[in-house]
Amino acid sequence: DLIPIRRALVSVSDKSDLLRLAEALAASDVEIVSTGSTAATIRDAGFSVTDVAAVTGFPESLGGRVKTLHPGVHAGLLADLRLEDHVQQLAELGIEPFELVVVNLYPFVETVRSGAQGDDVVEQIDIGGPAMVRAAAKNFSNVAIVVSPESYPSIIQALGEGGTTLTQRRELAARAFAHTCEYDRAVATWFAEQTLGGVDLPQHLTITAERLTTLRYGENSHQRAAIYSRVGGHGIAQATQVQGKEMSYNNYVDADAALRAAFDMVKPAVAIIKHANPCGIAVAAPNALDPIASAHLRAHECDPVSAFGGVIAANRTITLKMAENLRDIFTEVIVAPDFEPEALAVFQLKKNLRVLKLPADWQQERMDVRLVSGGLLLQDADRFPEDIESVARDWRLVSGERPTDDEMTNLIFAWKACRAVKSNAIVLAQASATVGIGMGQVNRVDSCRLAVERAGSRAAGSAAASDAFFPFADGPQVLIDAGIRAIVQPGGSVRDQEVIDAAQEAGVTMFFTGERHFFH
Ligand code: 93A
Repeated sequence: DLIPIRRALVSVSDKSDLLRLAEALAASDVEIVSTGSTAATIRDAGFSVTDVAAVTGFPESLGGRVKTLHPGVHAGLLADLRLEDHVQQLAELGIEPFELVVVNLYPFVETVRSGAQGDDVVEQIDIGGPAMVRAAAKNFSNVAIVVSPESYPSIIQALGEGGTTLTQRRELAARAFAHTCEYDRAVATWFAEQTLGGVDLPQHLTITAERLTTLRYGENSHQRAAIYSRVGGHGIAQATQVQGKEMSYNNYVDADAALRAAFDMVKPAVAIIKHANPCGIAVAAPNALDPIASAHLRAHECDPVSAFGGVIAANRTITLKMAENLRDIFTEVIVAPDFEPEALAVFQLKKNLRVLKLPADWQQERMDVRLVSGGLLLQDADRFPEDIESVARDWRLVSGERPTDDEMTNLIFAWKACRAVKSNAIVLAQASATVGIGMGQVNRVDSCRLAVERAGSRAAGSAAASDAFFPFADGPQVLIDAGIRAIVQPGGSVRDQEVIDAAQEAGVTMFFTGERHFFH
């Protein structure tokens, strides 16, 4: 089973440790056949190397697209020397076999990650490399295939021991196929994102992600966990941690929920999250001197008890003022597009506070994926139209008077905020700040009660949003009894008329949006 290495094909993009390997090959009198820059690197270091063009009798062409794609190479990779027939044909064709192939592929994933686009990415799709890797891996009975510098030491050792063993070659082949499979998956994902705009429902779905780091534990301490970065992702997984304790699994979940809430707002806005639900969302007060600090204080006032240990997202640079306001508020995580240096200096006094800066190209996801046992669900992300303010002018007024502009702005705010609250969701808002949130209840009337209870005296005169229609008039009645002046909801219940009647009787304004925003 021991196959001595006499001839090696070496073609690598990642040239780490290449010369250490070349040195060992040269010392064992192995003939090295190489492509363009790999050959140049080896030759420059003083080792002798055969250009692949000398083997194929065909120049490396088309800017490198055709280097090793040639029968002169591939017959040497695929010949099964256990077969008399193959040995004879190779001899007739004047082709020599390889016993070792060392290839690592064009850096496709790294290129995508660098922000490259279009043709620059396409050019990094390696064709010849995977062809060699797969050919050599298929022929593991005769050839050892190496796809990573990590395997060089075992090859160097094999050189000293007279060759590679069958077990070793089979393991290398397994690694090689896993490698080309992952590589193609990354290419497929990139293509899907480009050509389908991420909004199609493909027949086959592949999601490529790489582990960034393992986490201390998962949702609970007995669960293992890790955070993965999706190829081409621009979200919380790509955020940079500026300071603070290690991020936990729950921190990531909550930070993502906070972003969902804060970035639906156009004006400077802050969302505070606990257990994946908002306990406060607000935009800046009009004419605030420091808008983002104002948004934070207003979000905090919604429910200061729950905000303890919260996760905060802001949709603007965090200012010194906001940082100072946070000094005495125990906070787990704060995530924002940027931070004033003075704000970071204040945060440094709170060693445990995790501070995350979003990637410059942060964007809301266009698709939503959720694992279910044995499969997964894929849907368009639930997003508001860009021009929600003008869309809202067409909401159907089913009860009461048309609100003033300010009241309308507040209603739209409540409607948007509602999207970030787990269903059944009821949001009460005053002047574009939440004052009472009812979330996650299994019936809507309980969510209404919860929102009203949380709002206390602030319920009176506020506007309410409901993520889905009211199946009965009992929910709206709770809101009406608490003094809510306007309600926005999708409408569409068989009992809509009962709900409208209740609103009309109380002289409460009610809009139907025609669009639901469940969030589970
Ligand atoms: O452009 S390719 O798809 N066509 C080829 O024929 C080919 N042969 C090797 N890419 C090809 N390669 C890749 O070139 C290898 O996978 C390796 O990543 C790289 C090494 O080229 P160089 O030695 O010129 O740096």
